[in-house]
Amino acid sequence: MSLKSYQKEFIEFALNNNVLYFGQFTLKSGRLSPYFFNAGKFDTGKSLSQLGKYYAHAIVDQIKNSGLRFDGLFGPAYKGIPLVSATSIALSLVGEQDSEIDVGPVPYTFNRKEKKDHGEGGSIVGADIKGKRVLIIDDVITAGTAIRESFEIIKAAGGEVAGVVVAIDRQEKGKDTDKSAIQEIRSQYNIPVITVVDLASIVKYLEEQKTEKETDNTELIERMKEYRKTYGASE
Ligand code: OMP
Repeated sequence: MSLKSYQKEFIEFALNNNVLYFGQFTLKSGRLSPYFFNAGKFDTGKSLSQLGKYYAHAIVDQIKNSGLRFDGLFGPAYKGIPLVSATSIALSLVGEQDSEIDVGPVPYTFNRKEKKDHGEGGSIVGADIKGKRVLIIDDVITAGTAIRESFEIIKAAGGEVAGVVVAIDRQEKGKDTDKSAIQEIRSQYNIPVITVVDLASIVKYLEEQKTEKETDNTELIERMKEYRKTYGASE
């Protein structure tokens, strides 16, 4: 597998912004990981604007290659909120610049964690998703728990999921099978799951750094591979 140039660019962008880092981290699933992707550290207008472009690029590719259709975007609270805002802005600009891509004004929606019982009320903020097909915009999929919660929120609001877009596919076993959480979601719901990079591309990047830049990262590469052996999906 060779690393695509935009993938290499994205990994360097995440490293430079201290969003992707190495060490020892306990994940939500309880797994002990040698790397972590913290989307909350895209904490400047500049990095968030750039991030939105990567998501928009991945969505546009999917529209061009397989005719993906959706009515709007959904970002799950909390980390999905800036992600969905940035992506809808970037996507609306693509629509203005490329007449082949008709994405319209790109409505977006997010949820509140606590239901509000005054004012407009409810737990959904932004565009109404009742009867609409939305793309979920999230940061990372590990075992798939967070993304399944989003499916429930959208369903409860009367919407339907058109697809999922995440920055990183950690390519780990889901909860029920040896397949990756992403494969489980693809086959269970029959929808596209679009990703910018995955664990294999991060390992590939580290290997390229080792040979091209003579970076001393042998131990890290070994830990990443060991982790993949333990929690990696069968496909
Ligand atoms: P799952 O619900 O197991 O798929 O885990 C995904 C969620 O875990 C993400 O939405 C994050 O909140 C968090 N997470 C990260 O942010 N970055 C990682 O590299 C790994 C995780 C994680 O805990 O698995």
